[in-house]
Amino acid sequence: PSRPRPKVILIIGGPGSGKGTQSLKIAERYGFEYVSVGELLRKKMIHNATSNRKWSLIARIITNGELAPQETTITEIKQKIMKLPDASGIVIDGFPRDVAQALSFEDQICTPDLVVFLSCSNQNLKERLEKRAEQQGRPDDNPKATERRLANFKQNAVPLVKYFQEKGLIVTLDADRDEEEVFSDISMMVDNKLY
Ligand code: UP5
Ligand code: MG
Repeated sequence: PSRPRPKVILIIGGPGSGKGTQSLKIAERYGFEYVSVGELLRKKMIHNATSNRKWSLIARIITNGELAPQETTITEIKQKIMKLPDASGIVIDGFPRDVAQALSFEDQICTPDLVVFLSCSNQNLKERLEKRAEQQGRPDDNPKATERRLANFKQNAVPLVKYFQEKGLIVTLDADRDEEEVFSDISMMVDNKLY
């Protein structure tokens, strides 16, 4: 018999809302694979930006805090997922960013089993990103790109959340609380909805 397809959880939320932090916790607790879409794009862009015109353009887009082209992003996710045939579950961090991407994901990959929206105040988003920028410094953790990331998120979040709400797939969590409190809610949702 063919094995069941992996459970798929999408984690969305503003820049600094804790997507990466919570996704890793889910992956660890449930033995799921972790896929960070931002990380996939950043790695590919660093590797290819000097030799490839398309990726040098994408590097500029991402460094400015704008969204990479949808088809490129979906292709990267597909390629990554194909390398995980034995996964019982996959946590996808930071995707989709808008309704068009959500539709395209469903069309080309699958309908997710659960979408978690980490709802966080603007103030906290900014403070967390500033703090992280001091510690590590991602190419898009500069003030101008951060503004663009926040603005893009604000523009796209409401319709995106509404889209998944209408499908009954999303849970919205208060991500202003500390990491452990947020994760406790997430794991309750995963236990209830996926098992
Ligand atoms: N922290 C986390 N949780 C906390 C809590 N509860 N209380 C206090 N502190 C907390 O967390 C951020 C910081 O806050 C960390 O220092 C953490 O310790 C602390 P993190 O878990 O890293 O938050 P996250 O939501 O992952 O923030 P991130 O900056 O990664 O979000 P972005 O959405 O900006 O980044 P992402 O990597 O997803 O995307 C980057 C770029 O890639 C996009 O801007 C875009 O250019 C491109 N992209 C696309 O084009 N398409 C895609 O589909 C995806 C990405
Ligand atoms: Mg992240």
